[in-house]
Amino acid sequence: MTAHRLSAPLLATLPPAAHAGLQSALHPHSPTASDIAAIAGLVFWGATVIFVLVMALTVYSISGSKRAGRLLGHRRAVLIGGLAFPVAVLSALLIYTLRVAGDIVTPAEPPAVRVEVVGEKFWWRVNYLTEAGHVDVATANEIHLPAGRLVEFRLRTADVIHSFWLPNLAGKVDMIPGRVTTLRIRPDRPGVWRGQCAEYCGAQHANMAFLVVVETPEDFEVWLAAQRRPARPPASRWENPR
Ligand SMILES: [Cu+2]
Repeated sequence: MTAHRLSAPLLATLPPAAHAGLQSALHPHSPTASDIAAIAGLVFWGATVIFVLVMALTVYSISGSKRAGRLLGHRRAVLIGGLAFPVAVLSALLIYTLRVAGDIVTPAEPPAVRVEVVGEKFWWRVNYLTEAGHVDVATANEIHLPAGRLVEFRLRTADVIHSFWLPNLAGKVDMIPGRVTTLRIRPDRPGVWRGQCAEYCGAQHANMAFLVVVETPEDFEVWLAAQRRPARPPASRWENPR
């Protein structure tokens, strides 16, 4: 079953405006995604200011003004503009990024829900784990999460390298053969978001997508309980099981 078949009925329930930010790092809906968006915004606007400044100085330097030649050709201007300024800006950015990234990787509290996601060519196996680490419920290509609760993903691959990318809720995390990587996120409100494999893994890589349905904790518990029940057998052999 492809994610397209799964996503069609879910997308139909959304108003058209909601589709705009369905898969977008610019519409963060978790503290982790907000931190990443803040870093991206800082880098973008900082780079814009520096680019405009450098272009203005370039125009000034080629304007033919003798004063510009004296000012910009001076040894002190080269040391400040070419060495001290980049070192100060990049060091500040590095410290800020490491501090924010540290908060993303190591939240203090234990997770409320543990979900194992296994990347397989070309779909996503989703196992909800018990506290002991056993599989409680298994689904595919669609992940349900409770809003406001800390969720721990255990990410691994069954074959080649895939990358779990859910831009509205977190940054991309590679799934490396032989390794289990953890990712913790706390979705801030109910909604539906789209994720995608972000590492080329074969011919159907582009179709390797999934949906994340964030619900209220009460609705999530109802959904989880329903998943635990055995599937209803079709009433006749002509009935579509979906
Ligand atoms: Cu892929």
